[in-house]
Amino acid sequence: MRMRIDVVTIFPEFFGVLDVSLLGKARQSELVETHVHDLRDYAAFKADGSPDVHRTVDDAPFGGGAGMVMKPDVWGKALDDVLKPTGVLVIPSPAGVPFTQALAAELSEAPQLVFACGRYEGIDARVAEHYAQDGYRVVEASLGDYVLNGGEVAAVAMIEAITRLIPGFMGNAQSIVEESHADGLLEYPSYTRPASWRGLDVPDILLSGHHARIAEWRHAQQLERTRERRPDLLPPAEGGAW
Ligand code: JEB
Repeated sequence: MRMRIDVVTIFPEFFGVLDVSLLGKARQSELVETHVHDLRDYAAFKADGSPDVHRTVDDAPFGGGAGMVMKPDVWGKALDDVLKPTGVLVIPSPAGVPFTQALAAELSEAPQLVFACGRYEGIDARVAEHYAQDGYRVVEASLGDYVLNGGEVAAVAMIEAITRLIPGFMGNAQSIVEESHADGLLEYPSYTRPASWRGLDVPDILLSGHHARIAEWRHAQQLERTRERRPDLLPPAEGGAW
């Protein structure tokens, strides 16, 4: 079944990036269709029904504090229009659960994904609560432990990670299995011609033709790299944190 991805954002032009790169291929192959919606189109009227010439999407936070919060009534109109009964609502948020390869794999099986891209201090918390209460799967997910200005960059990264897992998307299923994080270790280093470049030689073992020894060497490289760069991924006996 073809996946449908909807994005709701105040920066629809930002998603021109979906037309290029890997996702462009997924769309050409008709495995994915994407639809980008301008949140301000749902802000033409105020709550009292009068026209809002400014198409306001934000307001001051209850309880005080810095910045502005995105209005739940505007988001409600947009999501009521876009979200289908089998859709999953994905809300990029610095306060979300980690966006992992496992979560990407789960989401790659959804018939529809709706990305709600916030700005300012984020979206009124009742929006996630409301759609969860209505029976939708709602996933508030964070790309990582650093601060972005809004959900758009995170949504693009999540969309790329998800769509490349759709069955039939990549030519070679093995290349997904062999990738970083599929076995919980970092990837081994890769090399191509020339065998010597600026005084740096490709490790001899890779030129040897001994496939079993090459596989062993690569696994050892994976462990060494993971211990050095991501010890949190290893059990304590291997020098990790668990
Ligand atoms: C996602 C967002 C903002 C506090 C600080 C900044 C909507 N890994 C991530 N970092 N930041 C975000 C993210 C993800 N996913 C992120 C959505 C929004 C940041 N902001 C700005 C809000 N609160 C607004």
